[in-house]
Amino acid sequence: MATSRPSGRTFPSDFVFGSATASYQIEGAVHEGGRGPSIWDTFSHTPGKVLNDDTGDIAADHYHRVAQDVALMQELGLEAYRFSVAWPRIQPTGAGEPNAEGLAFYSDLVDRLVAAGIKPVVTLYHWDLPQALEDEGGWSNRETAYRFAEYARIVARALGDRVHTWSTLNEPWCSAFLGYASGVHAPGVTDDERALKAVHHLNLAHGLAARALRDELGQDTQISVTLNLHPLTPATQSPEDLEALRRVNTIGNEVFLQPLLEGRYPAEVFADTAHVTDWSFVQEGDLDLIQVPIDLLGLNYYDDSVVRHGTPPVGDGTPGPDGHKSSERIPWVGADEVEWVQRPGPRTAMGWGIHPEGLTRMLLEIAQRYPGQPLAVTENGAAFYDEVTDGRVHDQDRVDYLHDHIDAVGAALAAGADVRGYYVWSLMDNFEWAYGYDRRFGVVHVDYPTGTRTVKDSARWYADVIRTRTVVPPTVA
Ligand code: IFM
Repeated sequence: MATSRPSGRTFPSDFVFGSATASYQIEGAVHEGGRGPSIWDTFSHTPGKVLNDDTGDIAADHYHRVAQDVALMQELGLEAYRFSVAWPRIQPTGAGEPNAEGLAFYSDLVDRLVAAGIKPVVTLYHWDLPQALEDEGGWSNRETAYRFAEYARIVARALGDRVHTWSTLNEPWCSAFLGYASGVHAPGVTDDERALKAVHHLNLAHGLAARALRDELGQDTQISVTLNLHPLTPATQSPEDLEALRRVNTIGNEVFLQPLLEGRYPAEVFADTAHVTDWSFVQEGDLDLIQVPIDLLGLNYYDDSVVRHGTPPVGDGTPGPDGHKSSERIPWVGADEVEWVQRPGPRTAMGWGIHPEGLTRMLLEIAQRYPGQPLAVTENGAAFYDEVTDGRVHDQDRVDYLHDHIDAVGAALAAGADVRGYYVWSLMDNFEWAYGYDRRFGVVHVDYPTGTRTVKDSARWYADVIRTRTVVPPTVA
């Protein structure tokens, strides 16, 4: 893949370059430190749910390698590290007294980051719900939102004096629709009504947790939430294609954007999903609780999509451009007659296309729609099949991908979007959910049998970008 635009674009000195990970994807040590089981332990240990029946039991063994991993971050010059706290390490059953060992683990990590001059950016929920809460209905149970706020308060008390930015949820769309509609993620439920209840309870959880954080730590506490918006283009301007787009946009984007940032649900969602639920689980006052001013809106971007009216292919398991395989139940509740258009061009190991211009477009659209709302790209990156040769990983495809996407962020900045940071997904290879260890997103390679870390060419290149604050050419010495 040849990069198209060696731009040399520069970034302001206060723009933050970081990397991101998530607890279940890297930590391992699932039975250590008093941690309780999460929905991902249950799911990954259910045969057939994860490619090769991989589990997060050991993952990248980060739990035992914190010192080495922070040293690596420092070596790369990372300015911020976005990681998630595993709720079942803090409250093994999702309720009650905090587990001191769990808090100590994250407190030590935060101390090391601060000592290394790296800003700790904490995500409170990146998908590892305590199994005990799922046994009570998980995110389709309203009570989970209140449990989440209590957990947020506990973490705030323990880490709040050192954390730079808090993020309540990572990609609630995935938690709700991959977890409860298509069932390809934990807890593996296929029930559209539960998925829609999950949407609302995740939104509520965000609002309650954000309030709990500010209540504990003061009104200046930096709070964010991270969404995986689905930037969409219609295949044609026909009314059918525009309606297909509208439906996906409603269930993929608006059911989060509008409640979180505007304090309402999109009116269309009630009609689109009337065959599933009457939404009576939304109680009076909920939307006021959900809408909290946030200091940063985190956006994750991997690819954009072209959609048209049609019938999604059924049966053979081929992954479509939306990442959903044709053998699986569709996650797009209320948008069943939508087809994702396969575009020509290179793809990553996930089967996703490569369209950096979609990132610029998304940032500009959101910036225009929510003026004054600071934004950050909290995840961006690519999986490729990397190999270690002579102690190096020459992942030129990833260098090109990152080059073009960081440049795309620079283009959005230059056009006036208030983008404050960029976090590469991911610092290191890790457990890629239903794809297990088969897909490698890291800029640092992990040899899973030994845990050995090898800095890939992409990490060296990214380190140069950070050092020079310039989109340096995509070549690595
Ligand atoms: O690995 C995931 C991450 O956990 C959430 N965002 C997308 C990444 C790549 O699929």
